[in-house]
Amino acid sequence: MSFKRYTVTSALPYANGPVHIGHLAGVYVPADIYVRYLRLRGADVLFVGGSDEHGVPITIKARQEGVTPQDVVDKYHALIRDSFARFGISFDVYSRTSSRIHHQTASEIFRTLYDKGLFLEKSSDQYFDPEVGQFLADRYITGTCPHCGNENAYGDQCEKCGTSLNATDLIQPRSTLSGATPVMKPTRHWYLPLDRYEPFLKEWILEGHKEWKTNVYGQCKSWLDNGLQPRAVTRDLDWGIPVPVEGAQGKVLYVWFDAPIGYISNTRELLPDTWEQYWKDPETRLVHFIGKDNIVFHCIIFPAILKMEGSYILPDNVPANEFLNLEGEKISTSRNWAVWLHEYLDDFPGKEDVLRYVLTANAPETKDNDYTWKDFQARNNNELVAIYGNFVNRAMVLTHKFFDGKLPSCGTLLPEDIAVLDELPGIRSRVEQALETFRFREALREAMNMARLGNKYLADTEPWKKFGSDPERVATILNISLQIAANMALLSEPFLPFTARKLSEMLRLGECSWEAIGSRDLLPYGHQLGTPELLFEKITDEQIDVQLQRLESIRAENVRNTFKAEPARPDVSYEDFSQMDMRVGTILKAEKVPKTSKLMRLLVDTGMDQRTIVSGISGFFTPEELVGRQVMVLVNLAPRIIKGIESRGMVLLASDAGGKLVLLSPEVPVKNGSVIS
Ligand code: B3M
Ligand code: ZN
Repeated sequence: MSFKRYTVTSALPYANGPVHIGHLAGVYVPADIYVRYLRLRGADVLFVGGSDEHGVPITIKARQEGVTPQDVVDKYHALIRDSFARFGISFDVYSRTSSRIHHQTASEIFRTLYDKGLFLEKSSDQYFDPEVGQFLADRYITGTCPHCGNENAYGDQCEKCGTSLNATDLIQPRSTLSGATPVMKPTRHWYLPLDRYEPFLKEWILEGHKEWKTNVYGQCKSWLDNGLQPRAVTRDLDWGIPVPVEGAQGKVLYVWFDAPIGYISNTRELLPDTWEQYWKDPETRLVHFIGKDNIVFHCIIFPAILKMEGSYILPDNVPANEFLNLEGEKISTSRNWAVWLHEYLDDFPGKEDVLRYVLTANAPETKDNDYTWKDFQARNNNELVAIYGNFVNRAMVLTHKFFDGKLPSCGTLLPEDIAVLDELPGIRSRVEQALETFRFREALREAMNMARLGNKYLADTEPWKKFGSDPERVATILNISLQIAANMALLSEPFLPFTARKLSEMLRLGECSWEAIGSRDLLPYGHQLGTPELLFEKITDEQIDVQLQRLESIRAENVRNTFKAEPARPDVSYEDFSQMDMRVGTILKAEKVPKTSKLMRLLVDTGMDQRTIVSGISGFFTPEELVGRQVMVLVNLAPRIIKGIESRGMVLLASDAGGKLVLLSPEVPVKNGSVIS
């Protein structure tokens, strides 16, 4: 806490889709915890956010939807901004990179570097669509992947085999704008001479910032060890900030050149007179919260730009997180595999803090982590409800019952009371230490320990049993419990701001500083408490099932979209086909074949006989689901011995796109033995 001022930024989400839990866990929740904490400590802190509104993906989305790029970013900027606000992400400013002030700021910085003669100018050959008369971004070119033969690979990546490509690697390239075959044409661009700044960056990061998180430091080191190359910071595109140089028509700044400058522009927009303090005073601590895929841009490229410009401070820390997966699969906007913030807020009104809690408790701080709805439910029910909420509620309700909701007096302390009260200051300092070193999971765990402590104290002292015999003792226990609850209200604010406010109001706790945490007399004797209200409520299996079913149907849809049927087999003659005797039968009995995982022993009524058929369908059906079902049976398949059982015939099944087996049944019940032809 030795900085005069803090500028805290969080990555600017692309305004081409809504925000999901991966963004929240990786960037926005930790950033918000950090700035809320700093504010409570009385620090001068500015929390900057905004939407990233440039780049090729936005132009592609606009084309797909038949609207302009501006329409796309207007829609998503508003959606993202509003859902962050509803979720309690406490930005001081949330603006956007299509703003005038941003265009101006980014152009100025480009121009400064240009006037200093720092850019390299180079011509290179690039694909050009002769029909549309436009150079093509890699994403605008498709063709055959040289690695796997996928005919619809993109110029930057083949989504089938995952290889990253250059557009020139594609076999038979086509422009997605017109379908034309692109031609090579020379084009001129401006390059950032990163190679010349390598010694500076090595010294600054590898020597000067050994305290950075190991995942961040490691990624920087590997980039620097591999050697930096000049990097183009302009593109041939009609969406973005025009390159502010004579003769650069049709060219814009590369989105990763302008986006981080958005942090500066947004500060300028909020504080037109004093913004420079937050960006140029060496006593300001600049911290960037980002996801791991943004590390090189924030630790190497943006600092190099700021260094070249010359008047800016550089980030003091970049606490990047790893990724969050969802139910075991990578979150994907294009595959709709995500929990979207705006949908969560609609589905779980008033439960902002539950998601904040779960995402922090399970944050991907050091490695990728998995979000599951079962874990969400368990953490809510077993931690927030059973510990935090239960403790506060019992203390409140008992005080209302025995003392009319007025804080009872604290009498003689017993060793068990002293032990509990002595824990409080230590918890605060451990939370502080963890927060200041960006270990948010640990900080939350420590903060939760205060609730655990209180809950255990009440369970051990059992005041509800003692009022008749020892009201003074009960007074002391409840006084201490409510002091702990008041401490929790203060300590929870960075993590659970909605709950902290509710708890504060319930306790009628006045203004208190963070430094008061640890105190045993936050509430005075005789203080009137508010009405007890539940802070958390149980989340039911039904609520979780709704979410799981939603994901299940998305998974099924994705499988259908990627399913490719196998090519047909060679022709068979009619005579061959007519050799097969297929009939409708009814399953009379079904039992698993012991010591096998897949096999089921079926007794089937074929209309001609009752026979045993062994079928590999265990795992897809339970015996109860099978008995009574009509199915199609190939009855003249030669008998086979399977696991010592003679199987006579075969039950016909389809396997769906996901590999799941499905029974084939007649549309309406028919007589067993009916011929299928
Ligand atoms: N829009 C990428 C992303 O959303 C990019 C971040 C910009 S931060 C200046 O992951
Ligand atoms: Zn491929």
